[in-house]
Amino acid sequence: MTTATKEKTDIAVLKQFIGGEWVEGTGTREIKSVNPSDSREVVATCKGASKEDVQKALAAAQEAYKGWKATPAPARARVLDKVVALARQNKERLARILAREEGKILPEALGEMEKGINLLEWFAGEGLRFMGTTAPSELPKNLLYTVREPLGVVSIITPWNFPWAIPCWKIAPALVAGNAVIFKPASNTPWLASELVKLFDEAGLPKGVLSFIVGAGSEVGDSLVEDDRVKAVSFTGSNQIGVRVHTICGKRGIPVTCEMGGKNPCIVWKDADLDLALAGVVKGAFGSTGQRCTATSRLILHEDIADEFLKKVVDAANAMKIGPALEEGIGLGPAVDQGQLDTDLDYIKIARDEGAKIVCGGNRVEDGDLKFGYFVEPTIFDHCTPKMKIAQEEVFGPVLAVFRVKTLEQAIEYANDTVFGLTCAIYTQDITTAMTYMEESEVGMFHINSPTIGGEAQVPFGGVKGSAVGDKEMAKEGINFFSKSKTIFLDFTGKKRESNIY
Ligand code: UN1
Repeated sequence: MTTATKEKTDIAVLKQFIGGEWVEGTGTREIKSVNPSDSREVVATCKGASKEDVQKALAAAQEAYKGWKATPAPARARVLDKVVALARQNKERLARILAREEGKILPEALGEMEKGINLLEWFAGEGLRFMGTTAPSELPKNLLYTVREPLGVVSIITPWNFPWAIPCWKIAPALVAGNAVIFKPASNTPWLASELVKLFDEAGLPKGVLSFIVGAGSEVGDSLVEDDRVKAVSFTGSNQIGVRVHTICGKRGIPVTCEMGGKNPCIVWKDADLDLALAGVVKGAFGSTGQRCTATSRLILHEDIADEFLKKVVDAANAMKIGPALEEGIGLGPAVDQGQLDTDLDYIKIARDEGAKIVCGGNRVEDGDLKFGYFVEPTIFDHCTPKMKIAQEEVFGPVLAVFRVKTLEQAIEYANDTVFGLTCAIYTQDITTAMTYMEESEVGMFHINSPTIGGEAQVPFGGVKGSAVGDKEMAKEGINFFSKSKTIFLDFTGKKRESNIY
């Protein structure tokens, strides 16, 4: 193991943040955050929260909400401005925590930091634009307008794969809109999440407006969704839990948004710039070790270029340097934990058994100290068919299924043949080919000559079909989810109306 990975071995001891105080959890679970590049290294520990801790956080949030709602939106946004400044000052340090705790290679960890900062900036700006509309009334001397108002206490439940950017894009709009937030990160990446909360505290967010609860989902998760005081839930994670969260919120009649899985296709057409496509496919499929809901997991090739292009992808995959997230020159980091590694290897076996042809990778990497991490080779299966499990189910690892097609109709049919609908891409030089697919695609986000991954603060992020329920995130949609409009009818005639028709 290199010195870079062993650079810092202090174990962070984390606490819950309840009512503006850092306190020890009183739950039964001892949370341990482990370095996925070397599981011998525990990076953080935390005594998990109990149901009572959640009750305290909810009570504090309910109380703090009143003052926060009454704080003008531009003033609320100014707290975010300070968080942006603090995040910039701490960017390197936080990126290293991200790499140690989640296993994201350092250049990608820095990219995630930047993305979170962009989102904080965007939503800080939204504080100055937290506005309604005015409309002409049917009646004389009547002012008809709307204002936006917060919802109350909201729960934010986030996954491990973007432990900085996803909390930023949910917490920032929730706070700017004037809500009080209970934030529960995934229990395998609580350290970076607690660092984000510290920045909000340092930036002067009033006590109780943001609480941080780390604990077993089974112990604390339900109260965050079921308690009467919770007025909306924003969740990103697995389909299984997302559907459950959605069902509970549906029964309670509260707004809910769930970002879930993907099985994102990338079509490379016969007229594509193959080098451009190569870079996009490698980044989309193997970037972040395939652990993003927007990852490219299906590659649909026009048969004329299939052999030539696939060879390029296989060569690039084989050339990727696999190793610890903090080591220089690494192209592919580890899976996040043993469970994810096992899932990756299970799907590789399933695909082999289904008759897909493995053309690269397929194994765990266990050379030297790498055996202490959760490394798996970038893996590609050729000659997949649409009904195979490898073509239908989300792996969340560096595993790519390849299909060969003759016509654009067939490519589009394959691309849409999934329960998911998050994102997709096409590489082509022909605008008609690209836009034909764009019109037919069943996705929330469509990329032309760029990889399936990514998003920008100023445009909506999210999927259709099984990839999402509820509103999209980021952009105006992000802040609209966390607020509701009130319509005001102001009659200033000062006398009885002549007509009663309205
Ligand atoms: C990205 O591709 O940059 O969980 C973001 C996920 C998504 C975020 C992806 N919600 O992977």
